[in-house]
Amino acid sequence: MTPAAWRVVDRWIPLEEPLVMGILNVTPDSFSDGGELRDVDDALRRGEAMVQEGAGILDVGGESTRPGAAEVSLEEELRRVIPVVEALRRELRSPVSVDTRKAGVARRALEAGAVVVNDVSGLAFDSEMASVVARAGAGLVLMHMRGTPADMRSLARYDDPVDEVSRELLQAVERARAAGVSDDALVLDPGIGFAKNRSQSLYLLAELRRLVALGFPVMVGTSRKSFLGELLDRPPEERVLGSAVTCALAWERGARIFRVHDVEATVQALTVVRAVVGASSAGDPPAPDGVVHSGASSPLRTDEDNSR
Ligand code: PMM
Repeated sequence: MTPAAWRVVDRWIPLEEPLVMGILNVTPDSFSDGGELRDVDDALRRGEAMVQEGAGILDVGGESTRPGAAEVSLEEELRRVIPVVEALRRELRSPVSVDTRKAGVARRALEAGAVVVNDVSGLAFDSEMASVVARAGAGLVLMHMRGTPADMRSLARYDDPVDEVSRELLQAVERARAAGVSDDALVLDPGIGFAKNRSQSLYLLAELRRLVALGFPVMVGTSRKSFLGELLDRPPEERVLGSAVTCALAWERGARIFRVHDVEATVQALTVVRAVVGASSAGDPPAPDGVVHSGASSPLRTDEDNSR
C-alpha cells in the first residue's frame, strides 16, 4: 500500500490526491525547456503560474541531465539554483524541491528553505548526500539511473527492466536508511529515459504497479521526454498531450507524484482519470437520477459546465 502522505522536514504532503511537481529548470541547455528561464524573476513568475495551475510542489534544477550532458561545477550550480529557491520561499507558500546530485547544492538549498532533495543518481553520485538529507529531515526522491548522463545510454541493457530497476532502487533505499533517512521521507522514481530506451521506458510505465508494490510513493517524470518524441515525431514543446496521457496511465497504476513542465494539461488529465477510476471504485452503479453524489471534483470546472 502506498503511504497516504510524504514527510518533508516539518510537514506531511498528502498523497491521496495526485501531487503535481512543476519543473523549473534554470539551465541554459535542458533539452525540453532549455534557456527559457533567463533570471530569478522569470523563474518566480513561472513558478507562480504553475502553482496557480495546480502544482503542489516546485522542483528547481541547475544541471542539465539530458543524455550526453556535461557536468556543471558546484559553484555554477549554486549560482543558478540558490537565488531561485530563496525567491520562491520568500514569495510563494508552496514547498520547494531541489533537483541535484551534489550534497553541497542540496545543503545550501535546504538552508534556503527547500524541503525535498530530488537526486537523479539515487544517492550514487555524492557520498555525503544521504547524511545531508537525513540531518535536515528532508524528503528524498530516489531516481533510478545507471552511470552518468554522459554515459547512461550505453548502460540501457536489462533482462527485465522492472526487476532490475526495483532491485537497484532498493539498494538506494538501503543507502538512505544507513545514513538515517527514514522511510516516510522516501519516494521512488523509475527514471524514465535515464539509461532506458523507448521500449524499456514504455515497459516500466506499463508495469508500474510492480514498483508501487515496493510500498513507497512512486513519482514519474515522463514530461516531454524523447520516448514521446520518437512515438509522436514531435519536438519537446509539442509533446504536452502525450505527457499528460502518460501521467493519467501512471496514476491508474498507482503513481502519486508527477514531475511535469505543463501543469494545467496534467491536472486536466488527472482529473478525468480520477473521475473514471472513482466512478467504479465504490462498486455501485450511478444514482438513477444521474446526479453525481460523490467523486473527484476538478479545480478547473466552471459553472458553465453544469449546463451540459
Ligand atoms: N527527469 C529529468 C530531470 N530530473 N528527476 C526525477 N525525479 N525524475 C525524472 O524523470 C527527471 C528528474 C530530466 O528532464 P528535464 O530535463 O526535462 O528536467
